[in-house]
Amino acid sequence: MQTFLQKLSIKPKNAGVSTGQQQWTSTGEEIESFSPVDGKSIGTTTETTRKDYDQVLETARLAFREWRLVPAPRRGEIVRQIGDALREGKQELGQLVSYEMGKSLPEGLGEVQEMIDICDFAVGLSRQLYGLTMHSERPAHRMYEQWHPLGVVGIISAFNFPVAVWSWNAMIAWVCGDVCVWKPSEKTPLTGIACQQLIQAVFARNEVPEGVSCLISGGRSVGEWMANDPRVDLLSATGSTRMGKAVAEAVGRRLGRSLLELGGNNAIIITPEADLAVAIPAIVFGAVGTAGQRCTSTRRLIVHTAMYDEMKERLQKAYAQLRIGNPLETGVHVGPLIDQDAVGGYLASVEAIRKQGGSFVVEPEVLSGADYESGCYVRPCIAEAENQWEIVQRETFAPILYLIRYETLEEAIDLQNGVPQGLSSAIFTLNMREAEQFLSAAGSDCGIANVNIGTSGAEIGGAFGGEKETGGGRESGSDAWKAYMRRQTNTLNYGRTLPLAQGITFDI
Ligand code: UN1
Repeated sequence: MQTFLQKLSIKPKNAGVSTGQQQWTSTGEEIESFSPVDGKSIGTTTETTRKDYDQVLETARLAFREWRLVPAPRRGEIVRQIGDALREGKQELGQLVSYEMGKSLPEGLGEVQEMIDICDFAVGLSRQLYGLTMHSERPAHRMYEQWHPLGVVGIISAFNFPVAVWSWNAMIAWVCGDVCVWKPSEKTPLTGIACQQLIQAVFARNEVPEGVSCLISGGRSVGEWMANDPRVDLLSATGSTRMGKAVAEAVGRRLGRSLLELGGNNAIIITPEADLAVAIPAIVFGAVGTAGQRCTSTRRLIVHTAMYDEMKERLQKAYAQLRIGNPLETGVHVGPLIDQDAVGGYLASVEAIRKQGGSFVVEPEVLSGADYESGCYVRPCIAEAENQWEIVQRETFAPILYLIRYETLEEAIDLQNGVPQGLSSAIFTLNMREAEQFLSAAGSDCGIANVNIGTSGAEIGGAFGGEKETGGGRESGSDAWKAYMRRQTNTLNYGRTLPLAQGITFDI
C-alpha cells in the first residue's frame, strides 16, 4: 500500500456514500479503480442505490434549511479552513490525483493548488455577495435586489480534473449558502472519497450540519437521477457534449437550472508576427499536457502559410524530446490516457484522420513493453488536416494536434470559430491590430480568448466556460457565483400612500 493512500485513508474497499459524519457502503455494483499508470487496482467502492440516493437528497435538503441561515462570512471562514487542510494534504492528494488519473505529478499538485486558490477566492467572496440598489419611480419607495442561497447543488465531475472542478463548484456553492451532492467520475472515484474525508474533518470540528457535503458514486444512471430530480436546484455537469445534452434536456424538462462545462476544440492561431520562443512551449504544453485530456487542450493549430514549414519543423523537434512514462516520476511530460477505451478512441481518430486524407508529421503510436504495461500510453502526434473534416470537428480526448494553414487573419478567425465547440482559443502575435481583432466582437467566439498564452491553464479568478456546444456555463471566478444563488428584487414603500407604477390610477 502506497503511503499517500494510507495518509488519505483510502482502503481496498471504500464507502462511496456519505452525508458527512455518516459514511456507508451502498449495495450497488462494485466500482473498481485501476491506475492507468501501472494498471493496478487501487481500491473499490460501490454504486449508490436509488434508496441510498434518496436518503442523501433528504439529508441534503434538511441541511440546507440550516446552512442557508449561517452568515456568509462564517461559511467563508469554514472554507478558509478547507484551504488550510488542502495545503497540508497537498502532496498526498496531488499524488493520488496523479496515480488515479494519470496526469504528471506537477499537474496533480497544480490541480490541488487550484483547489486552494478557489478556497481563497471563496473566502473573499463570502463578504462580497453584492446586490444592487435601484431608484424607484415612485416617491417614498426603495428598490434593491439581494442574492439568496439557492438550495441543493448537484455536481457531476469528469475524470480529467477529478478534484479541481468539483472544488470550483463546491467552495463557491458553500459560501453562497448551498449544500452539495457530488458524483465524481466513476473512473476516478477514490480522489472523490479522499476529498470528502478531508472536508468532513473540517466540517465536524465546525459543527456543520450533516448533509452540507454529500458524496454519491456511480455512472450514468445516478447522473440521470440527479438530472430528473426536482430536489436538485442546480446541476453543474462537466463532461462530454453528449452527456451535457442529455443533462440539459432532462433538467430543462423540469425547468430546473443546469450549468454545463462540456467539450472544447480549442485552437491557437500563429500569425507571421508571433514570437515563436513563447508560442512553441505554449503549443506543446497545450497539446500534450494531461495527455491531451483537458477540456482546454490545444487541438488545432492554425498557422500562417509563411510560418507553416518552420512551425512544423520546430514542433517535430520539440515532440522528439517529450518523455512519456510514469507520471509520478520527475521529468516526465506525458502520462497515460485514462483507460484502454481512451486508447481505442485515439486509434479510431488516427484511422479517421488517415481516411479523410490527413498525414502525420509526428507519427502516432500505442506504446508497449516495460513501463507501459497498463496499455494506456500513447505517443502524442501531429497531423496535417483540414478544418472542415468530420474528425477535426470532433473533440478527441487524446494528444492529437491538427496543423491547418491560413492566408488572411479573417480566414484564420473563421477557421478558429468554424467548429461546434466554443471553449478556449488563443492567438500568438506581437501586432496589436491582430490581437485586438481577435478579441473583438468579430473575433474569437469562445468563452476564453488569449493573446500570447496558450488555450489551457486558465486561472481560477476568471469565469471558466464556453459557448455553443461547450454548454454556456461559467464556473469559478468573476461573478460566476450568481449561478449558485437566486436573485430577489425588493420594493419597499415607506410612505403613507400607494402610488401605482406606470402612472396607473385605481380609485376605491
Ligand atoms: C477542464 O479541463 O475541465 O484551463 C478544466 C485549464 C484548467 C482547467 C481545465 N485550469 O487547463
